Amino acid sequence: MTQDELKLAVAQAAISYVVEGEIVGVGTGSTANFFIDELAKIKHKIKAAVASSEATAARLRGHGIEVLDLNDVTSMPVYIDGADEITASGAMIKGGGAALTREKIVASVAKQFICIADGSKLVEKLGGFPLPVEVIPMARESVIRALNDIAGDARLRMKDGQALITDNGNVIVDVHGLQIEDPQELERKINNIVGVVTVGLFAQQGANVCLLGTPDGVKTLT
Ligand code: ABF
Repeated sequence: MTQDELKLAVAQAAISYVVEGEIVGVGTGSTANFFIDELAKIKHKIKAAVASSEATAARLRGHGIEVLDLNDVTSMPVYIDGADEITASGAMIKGGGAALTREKIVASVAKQFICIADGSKLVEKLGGFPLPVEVIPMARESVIRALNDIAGDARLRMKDGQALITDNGNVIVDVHGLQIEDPQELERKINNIVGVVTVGLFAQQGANVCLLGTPDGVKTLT
């Protein structure tokens, strides 16, 4: 099976977690895109969606799915999104797509986080994938120094020769070369650096369910 077939399989499996008549939180990335396309097939069964990025909002609207502002939503049974790395206990690195802040915010409102990922994302220890950190632009250099002190090799993310700018107008610093022994502790430490908006460690609140695409079928980790 190709990686895209595995992503499609988990996206299809995630549909059974969508609660009829309710609002669904929708993530960002290629796996989430497969999910959006599947969600479109049952759009008459949901109330609306909340998006974790402008790109996701545009794709949802393109399918005729109503996208609500999170401020107008009081409850959301599930948030469904991909990950860059996930452990068997549901701790994740996210933010390869630079949408980590909105992803964490929408996930925090949902009762359950359903992670959809192909099998290559499952790791024993987080950190092989560079850890994204969203940073207020004026704090860029001070945060890079602080991250170098506590974690590792922190580098500003570039796009087309310029600093990548997020949907929120901030920059991303990626921390390379980590082997994260205690994800919750590192999440707390990085959250404490002044100028950090969000760290792409989702460990204090990780995934409740992970649907993992493997050649033997979709495995459910809880
Ligand atoms: C989002 O999409 C991100 O948090 C993560 O960076 C990325 C995973 O992308 P893909 O599904 O394309 O591998 O969920």
